[in-house]
Amino acid sequence: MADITLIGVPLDCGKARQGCLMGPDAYRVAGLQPALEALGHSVTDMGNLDPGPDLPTGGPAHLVQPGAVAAWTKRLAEVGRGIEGMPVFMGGDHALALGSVAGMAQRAQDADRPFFLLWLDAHSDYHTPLTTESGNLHGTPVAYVTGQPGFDGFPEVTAPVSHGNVCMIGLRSVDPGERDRLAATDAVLHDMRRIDETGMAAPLRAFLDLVAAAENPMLHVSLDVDFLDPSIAPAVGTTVPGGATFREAHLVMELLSESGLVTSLDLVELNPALDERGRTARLMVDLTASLMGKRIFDRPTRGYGYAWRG
Ligand code: 6HN
Ligand code: MN
Ligand code: MN
Ligand code: MN
Repeated sequence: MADITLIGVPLDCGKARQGCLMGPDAYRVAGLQPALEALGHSVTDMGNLDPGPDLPTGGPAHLVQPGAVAAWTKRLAEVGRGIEGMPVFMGGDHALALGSVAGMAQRAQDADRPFFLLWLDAHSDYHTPLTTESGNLHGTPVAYVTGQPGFDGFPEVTAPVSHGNVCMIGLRSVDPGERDRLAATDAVLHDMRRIDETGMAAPLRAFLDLVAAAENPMLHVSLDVDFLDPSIAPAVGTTVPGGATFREAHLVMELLSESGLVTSLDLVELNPALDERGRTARLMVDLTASLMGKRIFDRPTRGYGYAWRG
């Protein structure tokens, strides 16, 4: 059983539209903690973090609140690096992943463990402050954590994530400014066209095999609400049609659970102001429960084992 810490991250500065600051409380109201405790885990809610004052940053004038994002990044990286057991970062928009992923990658480096990142998102979030057209820094975390240039005034990335250790599933909105740079890396990229052909299981299992082959790995999962189809998850500002179905998303979570490899999780981009009677928040809670062991019947584990590696 896992020792889980819920971390409230009311970060709403990664884009102009407000509402994600209510995300952590929406997860609490939807019963995230009892859902995980019912599975036998030990769960502590550390409450909501405060980023402190904005940091001085540079970069193009159209960036949205870069000083606030930089302050959150510093705070989250410190918290992530220091946490014991398995953190669940309850966002907050996806700009929180600059800090959560940087912190977990640093924790892996401190422990001399290889670090892997699974990005479940309609978007690749591979802009830099120099390429973003929208100026919204929630579109930049993967570029930041892999050590791309242009993040003036942000904390230095001291444990950059290798592109070859990154897998993205769910892609269907990649801007020209990020596409070519990303395609030139050895990140594993599964757009929805590919998922239509292969289904979710084969590409995910291939990535989990890669992770499992590493020595004592850490695996961070970043789950953006817009990974899901808008028909089942309307509470997000950046809906893109053609997302994961209810069953595809649950399969992903169940395969991750059976792998026993996941060591940290982001739940991001939930905007409760856009939800319909709390259904998206409840779905995200249900998916998290599946990731943490909720299942109908046990399945063979393909040799990964069930042990939590946090
Ligand atoms: N997300 N590529 C678009 C932009 O504004 O840069 C959308 C980013 C979406 C961010 O998925 O967290
Ligand atoms: Mn995202
Ligand atoms: Mn997205
Ligand atoms: Mn864009």
